[in-house]
Amino acid sequence: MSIHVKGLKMQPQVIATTPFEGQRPGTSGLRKKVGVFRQPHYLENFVQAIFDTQTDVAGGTLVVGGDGRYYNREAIQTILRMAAANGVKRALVGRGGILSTPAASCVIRKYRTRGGIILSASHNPGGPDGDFGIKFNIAAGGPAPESVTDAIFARTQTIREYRTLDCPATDLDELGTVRIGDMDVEIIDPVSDYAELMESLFDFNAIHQLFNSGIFRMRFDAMHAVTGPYAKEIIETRLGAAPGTVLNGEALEDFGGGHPDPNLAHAKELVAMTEGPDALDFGAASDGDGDRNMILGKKCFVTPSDSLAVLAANAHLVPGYRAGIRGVARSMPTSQAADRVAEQLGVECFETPTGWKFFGNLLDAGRITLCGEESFGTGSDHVREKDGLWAVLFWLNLLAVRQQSVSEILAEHWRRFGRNFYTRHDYEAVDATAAEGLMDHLRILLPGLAGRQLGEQTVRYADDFAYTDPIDGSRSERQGIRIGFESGARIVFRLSGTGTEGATLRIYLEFFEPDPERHLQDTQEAMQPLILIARELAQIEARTGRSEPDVVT
Ligand code: G16
Repeated sequence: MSIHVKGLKMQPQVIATTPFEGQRPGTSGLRKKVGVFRQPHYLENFVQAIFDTQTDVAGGTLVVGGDGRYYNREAIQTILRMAAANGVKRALVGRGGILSTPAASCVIRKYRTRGGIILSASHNPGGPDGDFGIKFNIAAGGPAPESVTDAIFARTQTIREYRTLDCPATDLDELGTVRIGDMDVEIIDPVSDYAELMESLFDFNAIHQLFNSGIFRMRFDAMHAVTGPYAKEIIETRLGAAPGTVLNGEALEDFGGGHPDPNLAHAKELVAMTEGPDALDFGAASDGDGDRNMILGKKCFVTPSDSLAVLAANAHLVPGYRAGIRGVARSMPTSQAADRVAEQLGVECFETPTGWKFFGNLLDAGRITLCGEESFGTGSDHVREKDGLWAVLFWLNLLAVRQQSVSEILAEHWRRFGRNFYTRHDYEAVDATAAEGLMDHLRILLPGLAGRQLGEQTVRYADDFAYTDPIDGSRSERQGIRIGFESGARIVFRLSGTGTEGATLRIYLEFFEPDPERHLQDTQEAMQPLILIARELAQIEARTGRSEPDVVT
C-alpha cells in the first residue's frame, strides 16, 4: 500500500529492530542522556512499545508535545511518522513542538483524546550532552499508572519491529492542519487552552488590581524553559504585570546552559532578588517542563510542603475552589503539614508514593481536590499533572485577596496549625552499588528500630513504605524508608527515580514545632540533631565517601 498526499508518496515501512536494555520508565517516564536516545531505533522501540500496548490510541487522537529541549523537534517528527503508520487518526501538536507538561494534560482532557506523548526530562539539564525523556499520559490526562508502564517496558524487551512512514518532516511552526498518511496533524497554539483554564480558576481581576497597585513587585523566573511563553501571556499580557516581570522568558534548547530546577540551589539569582534592602514582594520559578514551582516572599522561602498546606487552608478564597476541597494527598516524603489542615477541615488526607501518577486515581474518583509533593510539585483536579504556573497564580490570588505578605500568611498559618520544619538533603551521582548497599543496610536495621533511642529521639516506627491504592487495590512496595519518632519527627531515605547518572540519595527530614515562639528558627540549625541521626544511621560518609550533601532545599 502507498498513500498519496499533496503529490507526496508516503510509504509505510516495517523496520526490523532488536530490544535495548534498560527502557524501564522511572518515577516519570523514560529519562536518559540525549546520546542514548539518539542511537538508531532507541526512541522508535519505546514509541512502538507504547502503540503495541496502548492499542486504543490507534483510531483516535493523540497529543504530542514537549518542553522544547534539545532533540524535541527530531523526536516529534519520529513520533508523528510512527503514529500515522500505527493508525492514529489525528495528532494535536503544540506549535514548535512545545507543550508544557500541565498544558499537555489540559489539552488531552479538553479534547477528550486517547492520551498523549510528552517529551521532557523535566528539571534535568538539556543540550546535546544533557538529558531527554519521554512518557505516555493516559486519556484522563495523567502519567500512565505502573500497570501501563510495566506493560510498555515488557514490550520493549521483546520488540522485533516498528512501523513508520517514509515521508518528509512536518512543519511544526505553522498553525493549522496538515495530513501525513491517513493522519491529520493539527498544529495548535500551545498556550491558549491552558491560559483559558487558568482564567476559569482564578480571580484575574483581583490579581490585575494587585499588579496595578504600584506597591507590589514580583518576578517570575522561567529559567529559559517552557513556561516562558505561558508566563508572558498570562502574567504580563492577561494580568497586566509590567513587562520584564518574567525573567529568562525565552525558551532555549539547552535552557541557556542552566539547570532548570526551581529550588534554592538552582534559582539563586531569583532568591537573591527576594533578599536585601530592595527585596521583591514575591518571587516564583518553574522548571524545564513547567510542572514544578518555587514560591518566595520577601526574605522568605515557602517549602513545597508548606505551600500545599497553605493552599489547602485557603482554597475557599479562590473562585475555582470556593465550594471547598474534598480531600488532600501528599507524597510520603512530603511533610505532614497538609495532614494538619485536612484534619481541621475534616477532609480525607492520603499519603502516596513519590510520583504524580499515584494521585491520578484519587483525583479521578473525586476523593481529593489538591495534591502536592516536596519536590516542588503542587496541583489540583484541574489537570492530572502538577502545575507550576497554576501554583504561582494560586498564590497571587491569595496575596490579592488577603492583602498580606507571603511571610505574614505563612506566620499566621503556623500559628494556627503549628510548623513542620522540613528540609531535603541530596547526594547526587553517588556510586549506584554503594547507594543500593546503603538502602539495604537500612532495610536490615528496620525490624530492630522501634523503641530504640537515637540521639534525643525515640523511634516509634520504621518501615519500607508500601502503598495500596484505595481505588484499584494495586500495590506498590519498597517506596522509601520511613523512620518515625515519638515526637512526630521523621527521617525518610529514598533513591531518586529520575536521575540519569549513578544514584541520587535523598534524605528528607522533618519535625513538628507547635510553639510560635520557636517558628522563626533557622531550618538547617534546628534540623542538626536529626541530620546527625540520619548520617550516622545510614553510614553515609563511610558508604558514599561524601561528607556533605550536594543540594540542600
Ligand atoms: C518527577 C515526578 C514527581 C516526583 C519527582 C521526584 O518529577 O513527576 O512526581 O516527585 O519526579 O522524583 P525523584 O525523587 O524520584 O527524583 P518531574 O518534575 O521530574 O517530572
